[in-house]
Amino acid sequence: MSTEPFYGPDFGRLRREDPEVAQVLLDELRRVRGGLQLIASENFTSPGVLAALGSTLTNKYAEGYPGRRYYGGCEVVDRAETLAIERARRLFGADHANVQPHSGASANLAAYAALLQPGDTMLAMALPHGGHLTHGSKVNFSGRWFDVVAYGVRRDTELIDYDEVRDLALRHRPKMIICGATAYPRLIDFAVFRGIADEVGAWLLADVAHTIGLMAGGVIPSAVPYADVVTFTTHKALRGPRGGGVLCTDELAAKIDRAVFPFVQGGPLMHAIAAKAVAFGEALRPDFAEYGRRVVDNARSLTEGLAAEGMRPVSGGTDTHLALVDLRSLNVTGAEAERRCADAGITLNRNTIPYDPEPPTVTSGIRVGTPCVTTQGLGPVDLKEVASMVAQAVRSPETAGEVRKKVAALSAAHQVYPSEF
Ligand code: DSN
Repeated sequence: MSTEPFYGPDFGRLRREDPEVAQVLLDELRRVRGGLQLIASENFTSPGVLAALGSTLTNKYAEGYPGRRYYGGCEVVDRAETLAIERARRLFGADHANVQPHSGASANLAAYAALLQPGDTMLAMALPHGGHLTHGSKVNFSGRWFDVVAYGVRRDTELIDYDEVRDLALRHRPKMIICGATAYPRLIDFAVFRGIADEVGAWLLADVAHTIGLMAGGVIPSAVPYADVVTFTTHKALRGPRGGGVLCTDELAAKIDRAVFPFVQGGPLMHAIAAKAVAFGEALRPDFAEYGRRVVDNARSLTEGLAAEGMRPVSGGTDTHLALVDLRSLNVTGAEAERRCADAGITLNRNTIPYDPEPPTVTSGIRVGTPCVTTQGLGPVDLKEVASMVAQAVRSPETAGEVRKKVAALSAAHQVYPSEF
């Protein structure tokens, strides 16, 4: 077996033929091997997922759906998409799955295209409170094409204000209500959202890009029984390739499929769809539920550790894979903390906190997540150590070199993509 690290079918050849790009791949592997990745939306895919991504399926045009394509020669790639669809339906207990969206943003665009007209009203969580760009931000198509009403979290509890959601829904009669977030550490009550949507006759869209991997293992309650449409990404806690997907009822299946193709997208990325099939297959195994439970246990341990270091978790803690930390008492901005942690080999992102006095480029907080470190094999005890490393990096930037050594030692003990791959 080759001793080369795993990047795809023939890294040695790439190194000979294009050493510049080969070096980028090597350097990125070294970067993740030498540090700790706490970006809540990232993960480390399996060798099987990487193999599908690096396969010849990238060559095939296959506009349409299995059995009804606009190109010849699709009989093989049809099998990949059918496997992905069937596995997604089984994994999430959904009537219908569309696995073609290139990203979560594309999945949302398709869901809006299927159910809304430009100018319609949508009610969604404000981005500064944890929502997403595609949920109606002014700098995104969604904010320009729709009449957006935003809800947020309460100032005192930092939890979604369901009374406000209901009041706004009754007042504005949105055609769609969106729940789901990118920086909300707590569980979302999909049943309450369903009740509000029914009261005002709105579609309910759950964008569970962040938490779908935890729903896959049954670690947290699923949105599928409650939402008309569920959009998701495949590359976060779910640990698949970069990409998106849509789940919906049989009633909406044709509308969603027509919205994804031909309305929003052209040819599907068949190598990515094959990789999604691999990831769904992995997530169907019992050990994936165990992984999801460990992700949450690790996030709790990290959050408790940070709180013990005087770094206040927004909403007091977490029920998921991520925490949002308010740094104001340390007098350090999110941007500065992100930079200090980077110097110490810890990758995380600055993040607005609810009612943040700082602009989004600066912020008063950081977001941390545990999908990557859990895949690497770290456990709750390690995460307590990670919390003190983060705290030292943020508080004492002059000791970055010392923290970097501790980070490298912990990472080396739980290596990402060990060389036998
Ligand atoms: N950029 C993703 C995240 O980090 O949450 C959302 O699109």
